[in-house]
Amino acid sequence: MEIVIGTKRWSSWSMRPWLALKRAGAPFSEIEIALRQGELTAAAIAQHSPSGQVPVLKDGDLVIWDSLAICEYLAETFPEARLWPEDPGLRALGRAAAAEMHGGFQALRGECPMALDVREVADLSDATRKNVRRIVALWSGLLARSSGPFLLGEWSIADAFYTPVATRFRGYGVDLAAHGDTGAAAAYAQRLLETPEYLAWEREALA
Ligand SMILES: N[C@@H](CCC(=O)N[C@@H](CS)C(=O)NCC(=O)O)C(=O)O
Repeated sequence: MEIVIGTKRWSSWSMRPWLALKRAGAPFSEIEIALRQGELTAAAIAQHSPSGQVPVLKDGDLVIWDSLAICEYLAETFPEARLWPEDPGLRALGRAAAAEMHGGFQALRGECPMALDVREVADLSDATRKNVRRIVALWSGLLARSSGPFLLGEWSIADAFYTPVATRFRGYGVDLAAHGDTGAAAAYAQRLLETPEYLAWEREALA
């Protein structure tokens, strides 16, 4: 398998399936395309991606051009890695959580773009605060239901989807206690940033 990703310190969509690939223990090669270089970036991505975006996973003649679709493919290709839990209810909730991230939280994404080297305290808009409160509630609810340590118990694709959010909360000094957290969400965010898969990504991103 080969995954085509964008600049590791910025590309949150690339991080998610990369973490899942690592977790699955799948042998893979990768191509990292430099983002934010205008036409050069567009031309480099166009060599691999029909949508003009990364990430893209290639497996033989199969080209999958969306982060969530790639993660689902990995879950089916490597069932022993248990990228989704066996319990159908938890799995459905995990899919809902991943889908909510995949299609939402625009204010947070726009105001606090992923940048692994940023450390500042951002002045958040009301819309972003609303996103943060929703994420705190979503995380807290799933952690209470599954008993943790990850959203669905064991690490899953849902955690891959929220790991970039944890980097944003750290990078932009977002105080989760001020957004309804009683401690579980902040501890979970920290846990996401301590997985071997995330630490490997961060090491390569900041090298
Ligand atoms: N829905 C897509 C979104 C992918 C996306 O927005 N990728 C960005 C990089 S993180 C991209 O390729 N941008 C093109 C560019 O920067 O030229 C997915 O989940 O894979």
